[in-house]
Amino acid sequence: MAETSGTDAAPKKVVMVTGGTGLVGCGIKEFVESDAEAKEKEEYIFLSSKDGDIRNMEETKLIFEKYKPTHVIHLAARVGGLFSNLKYKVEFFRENILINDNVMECCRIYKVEKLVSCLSTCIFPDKTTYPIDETMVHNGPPHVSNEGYAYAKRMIDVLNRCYKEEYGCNFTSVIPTNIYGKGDNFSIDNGHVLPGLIHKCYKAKQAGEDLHVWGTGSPLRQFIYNVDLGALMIWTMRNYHEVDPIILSVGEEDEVSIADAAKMIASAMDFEGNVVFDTDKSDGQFKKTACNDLLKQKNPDFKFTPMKEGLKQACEWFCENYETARK
Ligand code: NAP
Ligand code: GFB
Repeated sequence: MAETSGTDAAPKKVVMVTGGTGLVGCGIKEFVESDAEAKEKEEYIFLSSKDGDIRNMEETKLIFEKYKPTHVIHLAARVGGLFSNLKYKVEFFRENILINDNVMECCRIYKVEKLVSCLSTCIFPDKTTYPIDETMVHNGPPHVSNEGYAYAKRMIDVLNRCYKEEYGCNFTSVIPTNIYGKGDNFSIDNGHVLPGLIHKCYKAKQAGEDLHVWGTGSPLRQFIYNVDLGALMIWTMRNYHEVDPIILSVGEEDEVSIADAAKMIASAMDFEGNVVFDTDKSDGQFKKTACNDLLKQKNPDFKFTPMKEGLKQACEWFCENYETARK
């Protein structure tokens, strides 16, 4: 049963975060640990795969029966960077379809008051006009490099509307850009570009070798710090009441090239060796520039962490936690 809060004895929201031990989960945790409203009115449960494999419906039902969430933030997913997406398209599609279907159906069965799920700007059409906005999710095929992941994620948006229309469910989704921060997956082979480069830079510095950036370095990306995203996801849960998704991103003016991101990492890591580009490796999608006008209109006072500051935090965290970090 949910505890009561304050003197008005209103029950606390029981917020269950699937995938709560990952990069975004760590960002939410850091935010709520210092947020007064969370302390007073909300109780958080951060799940990992050790609490149950939510590709499996029976295990998912047991989790919902155990914690009885009133609110669910759904982060759990098969997640990976460009090179993992290129290699495992079937697994990215199938695992994410199963995970999303189980979580959404359990939110209906167990009468969850609100579900916020996580999409990604990489699911938008590849051939498009820029900037991309929330109305464009289904306007054409995604980039071929991550079609397994992208089509599975797009179905969340389709089902959010279907569940609302047929069952009156209060489901919505957010669309973050590329994320980075403390607690990331620093795998060189399967992870995203920033944690991969941080790990490679650490090793290059130790060995006195070059830092190898894959591809030409010319693709462009918007990067959001995980604690900023955590704060914005909680804001979405509390204040955003539409079924249609909302883009959670830094502005178009904050887009950087992979080459510039690599230089920022080299500087944050005090790496003085050469930065070289392995141009035989894929560049993936050239850009996916997203527009954050809807967010700015609804949450005009939000301040993003500057990328240099966020990268400094992520690099320091990785160096301090090298033995235990996911890699
Ligand atoms: P992450 O660091 O890889 O964490 C994934 C989380 O999901 C972990 O807690 C993991 O638990 C859990 N999980 C995975 N498979 C599971 C399963 N079968 N059953 C139960 N739990 C499972 O991922 P993230 O980067 O935080 O991503 C969170 C969300 O943001 C995802 O929906 C992702 O698609 C989206 N997103 C990420 C990015 C990005 O750049 N990272 C960008 C846009 C959108 P264990 O640790 O126990 O395995
Ligand atoms: O983060 P990332 O793997 O994913 O970034 P995407 C890929 C870009 O960084 C490409 C370059 O241009 C790569 O050539 N890159 C340079 C590297 N060095 C490295 C490195 O060491 N590791 C990696 N991974 N890339 C993903 C989607 O696309 O975006 C996922 O495939 C996910 O589905 C994620 O949604 C947010 O931005 O290209």
